Amino acid sequence: MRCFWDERQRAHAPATEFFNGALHPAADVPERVDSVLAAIGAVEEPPHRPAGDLLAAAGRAHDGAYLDLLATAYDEWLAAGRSGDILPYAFPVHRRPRDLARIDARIGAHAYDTCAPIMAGTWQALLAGTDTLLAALDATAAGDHAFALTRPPGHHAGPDYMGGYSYLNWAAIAALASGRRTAILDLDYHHGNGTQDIVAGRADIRFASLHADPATDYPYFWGSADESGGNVLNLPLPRGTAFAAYDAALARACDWLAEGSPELLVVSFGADTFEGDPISHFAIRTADYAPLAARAARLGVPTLVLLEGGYAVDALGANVAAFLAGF
Ligand code: SP5
Ligand code: ZN
Repeated sequence: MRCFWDERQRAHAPATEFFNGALHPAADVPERVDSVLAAIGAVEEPPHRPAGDLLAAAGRAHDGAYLDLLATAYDEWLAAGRSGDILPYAFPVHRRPRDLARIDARIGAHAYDTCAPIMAGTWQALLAGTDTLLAALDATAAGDHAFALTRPPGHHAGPDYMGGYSYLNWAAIAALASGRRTAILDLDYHHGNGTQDIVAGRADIRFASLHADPATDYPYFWGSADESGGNVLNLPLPRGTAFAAYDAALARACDWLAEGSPELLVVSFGADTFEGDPISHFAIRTADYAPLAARAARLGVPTLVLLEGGYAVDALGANVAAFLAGF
């Protein structure tokens, strides 16, 4: 397993997120990275591709206007006399197109929640993350398995929206940039709504997700079992799910993904399925991650593992290392 990471990704360091009627310390903190780096050993640095190449790759999954906003939002925020992190707070659920001028409106039009703050370093971190992602994708083209330490996460980001700590959808960007028939397996605790919204209806990509039932858990508006069909398979699981039931659902997802004859497997790996996760409610143990990964590895194709969630910071590294070891 070749591992990729770029220190420039640390520039994204959110202070707070808003839910349950209050500001909370951000769950997606840069310290997550230290826990993973300490556990996985040597990492390779990406080649610092030109920004134009990184934007072209991101543009396969995301609208140009959305990427422009990500690139310029913080400068607009400062120009409007603001300080601190940008948090959206007004959302155009009616979807009537308007020319929006104020940064408050422009941000709200490209977000679905208050959990994806933007700060001065966010855009540079996202470009560096894209560089990391593409380097890991190149490794899979050479036949290796690869891990991209993608932080911030990506699977809640859709074609033109951010949310859930996610801004660029790493799994979708990789699948679309690969030029290969791709199976995306989303193993984060939360449904990969953004990935689904980007890849639904494509003949060359299958998307399967195991996640907490949206009847009880974020992101609430996506991911029910009946929201399956075509190239999408959603397998919601109840709170409290432990290894046996999770592994059975994974077997189902892998069988279905195999029917697409993939040439590449992309795993959106969230360690927030861990029993000790502070914001989640499954009961997967550290020792479970290797056998779960081994099941996915039976698909028998080069695999790109991406990091999504996982907020028990002290255990995150061990959980990621255990999962990677299963390949
Ligand atoms: C990538 C990822 O895992 N994103 C998850 C975003 C979840 N945001 C949820 C905010 C609400 C969490 N409620 C926590 C209750 C803690 N007691
Ligand atoms: Zn998650």
